[in-house]
Amino acid sequence: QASPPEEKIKTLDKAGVLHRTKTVDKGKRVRKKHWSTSWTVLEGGILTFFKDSRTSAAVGLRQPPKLSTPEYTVELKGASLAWAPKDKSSKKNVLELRSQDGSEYLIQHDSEAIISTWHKAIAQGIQELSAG
Ligand code: I3S
Repeated sequence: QASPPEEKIKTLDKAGVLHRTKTVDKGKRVRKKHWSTSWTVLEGGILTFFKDSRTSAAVGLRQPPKLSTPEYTVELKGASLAWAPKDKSSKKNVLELRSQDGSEYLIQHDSEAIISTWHKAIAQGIQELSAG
């Protein structure tokens, strides 16, 4: 059914604390993998990872850290998402997100339930933006 795109995207909005690391920056492999815990927001087809901060983990789902600025923003249009192969990380529940500009991110949470909701929300966001 043809509902306005903004209406579809709005229903996918999601925010929470995730572990993430950038592995490829616009086609160039990042030399040193550095995991950060960060407040993450999915809104309007854009996934935003906020800067690493101590408050980021502490505030949890209650509210985003107020003075934090975005570190990475990933446009979901043209992106792809998959469970990361074992050689990408020894951690469990790792997702690999590839953006259209050739960057790659690993996204992880110890809780399978939590990572699954992110998987679903990001995958649906990608699908809806590509379908339009
Ligand atoms: O792909 P790598 O090099 O095994 O990634 C690990 C490193 O980034 C490591 O940092 P140090 O080299 O400073 O110890 C991290 O602590 C690990 O978490 C990384 O591996 P995992 O498998 O956790 O993504």
